[in-house]
Amino acid sequence: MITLALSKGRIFDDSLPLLHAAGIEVLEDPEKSRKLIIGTSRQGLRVVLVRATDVPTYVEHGGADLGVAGLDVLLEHSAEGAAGGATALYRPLDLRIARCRMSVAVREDFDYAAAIRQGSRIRVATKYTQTARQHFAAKGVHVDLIKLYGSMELAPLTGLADAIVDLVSTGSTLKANHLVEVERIMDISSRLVVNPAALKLKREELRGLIDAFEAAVQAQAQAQA
Ligand code: PRT
Ligand code: MG
Repeated sequence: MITLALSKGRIFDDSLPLLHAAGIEVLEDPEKSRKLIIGTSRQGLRVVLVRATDVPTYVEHGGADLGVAGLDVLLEHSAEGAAGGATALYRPLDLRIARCRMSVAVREDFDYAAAIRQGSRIRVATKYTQTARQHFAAKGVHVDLIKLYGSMELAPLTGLADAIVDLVSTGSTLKANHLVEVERIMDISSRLVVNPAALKLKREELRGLIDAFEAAVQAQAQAQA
């Protein structure tokens, strides 16, 4: 049995067309069913539904053989060294889905360039503390990081922070809250991650699945071009 970890919402929704292109149908709609383990049309393949941030943990510890996770989640996970340095995740493929960017944003009336020029310490609120720390350290900017778990946009509006590091896709959330993007840190997309031990033990099935994903990603890229 092969277990694929997905999270509900955009990762599940964007993975469906890739699975479909690989000839795999998921047998239940997670928005309608309360089941956390769902069968697929492929014999010996099941999907488990976990929180987006839990996907790397499931795959790393063998609760799933493979999974789909955002680069944002993977970078935070590996920087935290969650497995105590035990098994690294094998990352064979950029699925090019759930795409967005990680950016620095501030209030419209905050002069970010001046704050940086003056070398003053800025307060940055984010869910992505590891990635943010690395970004500002590389720029030589002094920051006090404030860890949040959601609604980052609120932080500059309430005076909790000068800036946020968050994911942006359409930009409408920032706009609605009178925030502006001042720096693009990196492009984000979702990646296929595989447990390295599983890859050895179930080599044939997993290799077949990874190859099918790869073909589906290429077909989707060609259709979009
Ligand atoms: O929501 P939950 O707390 O359960 O978990 P999650 O937020 O980790 O999961 P989910 O499903 O929201 O996101 C899963 C993955 O989708 C993330 O890890 C990213 O890799 C990817 N992704 C792609 C995004 C976005 N686009 C995105 N726009 N994740 C979040 N957003 C949020 C962003 O944080 C901001 O609040 O959407 C808002 C901005 O969107 P725009 O369109 O207004 O710019
Ligand atoms: Mg979310």
